[in-house]
Amino acid sequence: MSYLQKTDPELNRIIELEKKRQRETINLIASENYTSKAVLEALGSFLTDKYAEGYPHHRHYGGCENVDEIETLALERLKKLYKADHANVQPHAGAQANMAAYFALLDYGDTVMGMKLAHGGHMTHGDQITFSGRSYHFIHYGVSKETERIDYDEVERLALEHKPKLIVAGASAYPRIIDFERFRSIADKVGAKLMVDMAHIAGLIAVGLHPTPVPYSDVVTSTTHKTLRGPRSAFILCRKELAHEIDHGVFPEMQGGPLVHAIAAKAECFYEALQPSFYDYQKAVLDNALILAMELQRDGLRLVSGGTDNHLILVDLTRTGVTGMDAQEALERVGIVVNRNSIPFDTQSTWTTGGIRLGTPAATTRGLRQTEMKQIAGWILKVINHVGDKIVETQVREEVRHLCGRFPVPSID
Ligand code: DSN
Repeated sequence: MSYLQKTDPELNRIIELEKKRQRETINLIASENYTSKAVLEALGSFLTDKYAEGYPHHRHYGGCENVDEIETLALERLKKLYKADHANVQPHAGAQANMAAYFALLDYGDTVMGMKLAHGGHMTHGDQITFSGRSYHFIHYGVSKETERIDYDEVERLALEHKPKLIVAGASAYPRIIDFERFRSIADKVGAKLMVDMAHIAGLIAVGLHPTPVPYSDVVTSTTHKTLRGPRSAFILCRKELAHEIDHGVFPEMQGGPLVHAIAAKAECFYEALQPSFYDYQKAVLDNALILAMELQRDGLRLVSGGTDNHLILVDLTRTGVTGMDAQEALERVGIVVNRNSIPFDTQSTWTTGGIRLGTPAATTRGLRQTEMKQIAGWILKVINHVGDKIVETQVREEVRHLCGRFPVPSID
């Protein structure tokens, strides 16, 4: 019997329901994954009880000698993983990492360039609904209508016109390789700094299956829970000349005490990412995304940019007459969990959306490979072509449940 079951059956009941949901559904949310039991052990530990404002060997609290070692271990492993000069493992999450980087590099009101949210960028890259859009003067670039890939000529034209202090590269719904070298050369032409938010592709970069932004960037931010498969958290890398500004931007400017349990879980995540088997995992993530994309396309779905180079696929549902919202809900009814997503030049609202985003990191961790990807593509097509058909949905739900039963969830089972 678990402690929670004894002390708080009400909360325990809900957690058990979530456990069942995770077991019985296929997770195709591109930004999610399943951590290892070792990561969970560190994350769910008494380390959460320790205050450690400051940095290793320079804290505002006593009793930090072990925490110092944990944070130093995380920093050393992270620098080795990405061949970076300097690292900071304290940001609680991706938005906080980006906020700290902006604090380090910018003054309020400065001009910055970032990718449009509607074309695959991230909210914290200058969208008005976040602090970033309200605090800085963001100019947005996007993808070209013809290729649906980043229009680097437009990025250059906008940079020459607006002379930003910072250019932000990186995306949360962009299925293609990003040319960081080109971004660097554009930044150099206008004397801007370059920041890359590699949150989605951090795992692929760690093993060399996506070009690294590190040599080309002044600052790199990332979450740790997507392709990198660690705890829900974040980090920042930077050139050594910016080390002081970045550390100060994180603490004390952006946040107070670090989450020591999360830093320990990140240390374990970086250890796992340094092992040779992590390459095999990332390769399988890419192979799975490719086969899923090919199958969906072969059977008539249009994919934004015509396919994928990474772990995610953006499906344009316009021709099907089904909205992103309809598709997400229908797929959820059969146990396939995805998120609706705007597509570039979308005619639907950002709430309804004209597309869905699919990703393979979690399903790959669970052990699903090409045979299962083909099955999943078939189910997705069937459900989208028969939205609301109870007979079809019941049949697919049963098949999905059967498949899930064969693949335990590593962090649960
Ligand atoms: N919200 C995340 C995603 O789903 O891509 C990005 O931070």
